[in-house]
Amino acid sequence: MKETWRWFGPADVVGISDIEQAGATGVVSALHHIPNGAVWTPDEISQRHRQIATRQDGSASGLTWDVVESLPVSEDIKKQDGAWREHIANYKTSLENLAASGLRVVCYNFMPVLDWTRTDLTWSLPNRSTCMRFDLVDFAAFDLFLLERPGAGQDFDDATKIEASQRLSGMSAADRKALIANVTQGLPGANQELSFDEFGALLASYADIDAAQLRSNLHRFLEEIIPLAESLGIRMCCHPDDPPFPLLGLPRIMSTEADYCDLINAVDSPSNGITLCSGSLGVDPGNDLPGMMKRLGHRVHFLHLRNVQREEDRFPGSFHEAAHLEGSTDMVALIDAVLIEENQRKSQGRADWNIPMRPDHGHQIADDFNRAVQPGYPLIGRLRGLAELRGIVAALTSRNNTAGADL
Ligand code: DNO
Repeated sequence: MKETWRWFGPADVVGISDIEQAGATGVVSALHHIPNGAVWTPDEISQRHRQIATRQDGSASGLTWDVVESLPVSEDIKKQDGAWREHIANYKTSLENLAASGLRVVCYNFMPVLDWTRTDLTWSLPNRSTCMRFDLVDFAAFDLFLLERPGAGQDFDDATKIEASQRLSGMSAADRKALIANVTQGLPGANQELSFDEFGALLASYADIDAAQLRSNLHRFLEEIIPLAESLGIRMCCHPDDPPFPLLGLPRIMSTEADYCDLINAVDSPSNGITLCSGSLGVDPGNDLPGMMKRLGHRVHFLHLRNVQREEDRFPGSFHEAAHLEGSTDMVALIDAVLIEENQRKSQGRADWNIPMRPDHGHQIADDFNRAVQPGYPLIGRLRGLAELRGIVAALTSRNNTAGADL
């Protein structure tokens, strides 16, 4: 695995030297300041390459921009509405410009309106570190009583509705405001901060789009984009829904292994691939992450390694982001499956055997509390995650080499 690190650009409180010192060798980045649907120009792209290649003191960093996360798919493309044809043409131009600059891995997602959703961005763990959490009851309180979304009542069972109403009555005005901000704010990776009204309007604009329609729109997007990506040598990789179940009445179509099979079968090309995000997919107990890596690994172009702790037996339910080696996903088994896939690629002579991986999210720990970190993206917490994952890779690689020598 190639160890990479997500960097949000010059405004990121984590600097280029921090990334080098964490031991990562590649950078995952995006041009967040460019509006969704617009072209990423060669000038903007080369500026980001230069920023990554240069430390704060002006010396050369030795880091490279390896993965684009994300080249956003506009809401118009997802809905096949408004300026969607122009946005597809712009998307293609951006891919050409990215390929010309040497980039070969491009992540995107097809989640309507929201990217990732949590109800608490700084939930305290027993050791006083913080993590992000999704509480189904809080979320229901938001949906039913704060947003007052038409139809929300049909999406929760009676027990959840009663609990949500009790929870709401215990919330102060400040708690309610914080919950609204947590669910609706433009989270890292998104470049839009939505007001409550705009948010409601965006939800309503999906009223006529069900899962089948969204899937058909995704297929159309793939038919347009993948042949070009293949000719440019770009590996597209679709990020899963986070969390992997429908929210706010919006359809979700990238939540399960069956969804990924549908994706890769829609347009059969090595350029039509997967971002395997163990944290997003791991919320659904039906998703067997090591098994998915074994079965779909040939199309996995990018890995997000993190863990979640499912808090209850029912699905969908509440969960929080666990430390990388704790939680509901067997990270050792997943990494083992990745190493097997990489060896297969090597034996097949595939140039892309070294799959880029980033430690996804991290707890806020130690000195992280002294920096205004992006939720989920603190320096020390991610460094801890990366170090733990690196240890697993080293141990498994050593074991595999020893086993090989014994044969
Ligand atoms: C959150 C990330 C997402 C991801 C996009 C990819 O931390 O996993 O924001 O970058 O969904 O398109």
